[in-house]
Amino acid sequence: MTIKQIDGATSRDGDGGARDARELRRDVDEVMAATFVTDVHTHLYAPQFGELALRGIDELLNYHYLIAELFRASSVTPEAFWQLNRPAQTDLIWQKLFVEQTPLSEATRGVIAVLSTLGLDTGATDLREAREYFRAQHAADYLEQVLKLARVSDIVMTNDPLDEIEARVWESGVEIDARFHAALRLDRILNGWSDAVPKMSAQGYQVQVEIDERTISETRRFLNDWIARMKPLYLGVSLPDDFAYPEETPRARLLRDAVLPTCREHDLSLALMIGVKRRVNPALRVAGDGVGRADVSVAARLCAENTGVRFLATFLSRENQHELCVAARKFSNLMPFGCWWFLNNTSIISEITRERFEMLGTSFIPQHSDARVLDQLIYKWAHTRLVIADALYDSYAGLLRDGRAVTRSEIERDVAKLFSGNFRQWVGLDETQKVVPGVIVQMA
Ligand code: FIX
Ligand code: ZN
Repeated sequence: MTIKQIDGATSRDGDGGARDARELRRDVDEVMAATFVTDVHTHLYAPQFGELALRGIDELLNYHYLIAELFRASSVTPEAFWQLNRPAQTDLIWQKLFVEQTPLSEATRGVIAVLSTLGLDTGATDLREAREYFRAQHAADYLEQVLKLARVSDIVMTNDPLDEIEARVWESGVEIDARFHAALRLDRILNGWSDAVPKMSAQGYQVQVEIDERTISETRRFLNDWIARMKPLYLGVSLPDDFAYPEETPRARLLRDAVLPTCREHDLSLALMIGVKRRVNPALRVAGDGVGRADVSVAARLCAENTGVRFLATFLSRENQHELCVAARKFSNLMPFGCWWFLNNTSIISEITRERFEMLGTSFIPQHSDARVLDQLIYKWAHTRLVIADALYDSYAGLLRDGRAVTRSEIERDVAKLFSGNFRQWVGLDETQKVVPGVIVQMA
């Protein structure tokens, strides 16, 4: 048995073969680059949703992350900005964030990465070339190109049954591109009940603001009908930093009496996205949301009280991440996912992913893109893969120092779990295995 020095570490020859740092690093990078992803949370839409399916330079540059950055980089007021037409907004963002200053933020570097990957001039002083390029793209071919470049096999959408444009597409019965999966989003029902009531009533459900037994049963009928239409992989809701449960509010009553029983009835996971402060600056519109530290024990309580429900959970505050790891160690029906929104920055993804490896092994979902524009998949996944590769390599190198080699096939298995397997089992996308909290049942 020979001992090999690795980064000052030692590794034993054996079945798995001795590894040196260079070989290990190469394996991790190659596997990370090649493994396709199931993107568990996006705001993308399948082509069948027409105008809702955003792509191209004007949408890319009008990403709300960049709109927020524009107001720090120029004297333009939100009121003046919203008066401009879309091309003028795009040109202004390009001029202020990419020409007059260095694009160093995650969101501006992302645009540079997309343009560079597509072979476009990242130092251009105007957008003529970019506009010509995107105008020339055939939608279906371009979708194939982006999914291949980003190594994304499946996309989970965010679907709002109270959005009239979207509802019409679902009600048409058109066949949706099978790579796009639905997630039934409950924000407007759980966070805006009084406004949701007339919309649900208009769809034929006898609900009222004062929640009674009939309203509960009609809400469940509403959910059942939309589950039948959308076939969602999970139900989801974003919740504020001060989310409490139980509490005497419509949200808590609907969660307890309508949503959670529906999850159990349909064996559907519930995605909790906690910590957003909506409209901290309303003048910025969709760019005006903020973050607040939430109470992770609320998610833990939901897991404890609903052991038959599988929860996906992501928190928006960096300060909640360690607590989320601890909660996930206590409850096997809690699956942490993603480095959400303001956390989707390489410095923070690195920190969160490392503490997840240390506390959860490979039993978590490291990232989702939250992409709103198709082209963003190219940079969001490129940036994430680099960071996760570093964290995974360091974890393997630590394992080597502790005396256990890893093989290429083990690296492939681990990355496949992280990038798709954990999620697909959790939501039953691959019926071969279904995750029952605490038990993995091998289907026949
Ligand atoms: O609640 C959500 O799904 C958030 O991701 C969005 O509201 C947010 O605007 C976003 O797209 C962040 O990346
Ligand atoms: Zn989102």
